Amino acid sequence: IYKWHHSGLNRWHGRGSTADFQKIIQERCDDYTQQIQPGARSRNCQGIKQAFTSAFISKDPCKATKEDYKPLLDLAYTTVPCNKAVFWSKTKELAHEYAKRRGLLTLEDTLLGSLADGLSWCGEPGSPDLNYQSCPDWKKDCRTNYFSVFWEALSERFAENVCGTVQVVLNGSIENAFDKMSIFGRVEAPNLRQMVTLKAWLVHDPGKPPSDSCSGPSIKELESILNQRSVRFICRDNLSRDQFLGSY
Ligand code: C8R
Repeated sequence: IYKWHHSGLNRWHGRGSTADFQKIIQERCDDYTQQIQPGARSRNCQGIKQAFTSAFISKDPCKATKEDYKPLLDLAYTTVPCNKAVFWSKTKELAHEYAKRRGLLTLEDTLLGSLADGLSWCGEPGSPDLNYQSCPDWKKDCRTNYFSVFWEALSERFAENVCGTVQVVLNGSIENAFDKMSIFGRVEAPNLRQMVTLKAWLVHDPGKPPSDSCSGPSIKELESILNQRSVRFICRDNLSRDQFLGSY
């Protein structure tokens, strides 16, 4: 029991790797390159799957670094046209709906974001297999797990590469619409380039009053991060879901 508990596949507190992880990556990659970007230069999906899995296979699942994902990002990162990028924090579904209606692009609309969205993965030191039983949980096990570090590395690359006016959809029904500990707060906002304009939308849940606004302390904190980087900032608050999705 002791040995099973302390060195077994079940020792982590997070969801295990998604069944058929490698097959799903390959299929999503084939679909993306054929359907979503027809005519774009064909991508080597087998190579991309290989680069993704070798980033974490047989490694300590708590010792992920951004460098582990550099080969994958260098191989498969795709840029988004100027004025098209949409960021989000605690508003995933709404931001995706907004982007879809307006022809804008979230990170999940790029190749690497679409490959990983909704999946879970980790390896096991000395094993060629994924751990399908459990993976480290950000809070209970370790922050430097391969799942979290992937989203941080990819989000950083995304933020560094956006241009023009970009948008962020924030949740106006929570106390701090801007959360400096979120990926948007600690990775994306601080990596926007000079000359970018960020337009923030604070959208609150239907039937509830807003809990944060453009003049509240959390948005002031976002503004100060952007000011230091000479990123221009526009903010609109007090929007219901319908107003936001319908507005121009
Ligand atoms: N981004 C980050 N995390 C993402 C993601 C993504 O595109 N896609 C998924 N599935 N995830 P949150 P946040 C997973 O607090 O931290 C980019 C990760 O497990 O609601 O501010 C995207 O460009 C991650 O921990 O948002 C967006 O702008 C949670 O979902 C921000 O970063 C996200 O939890 C969103 O990250």
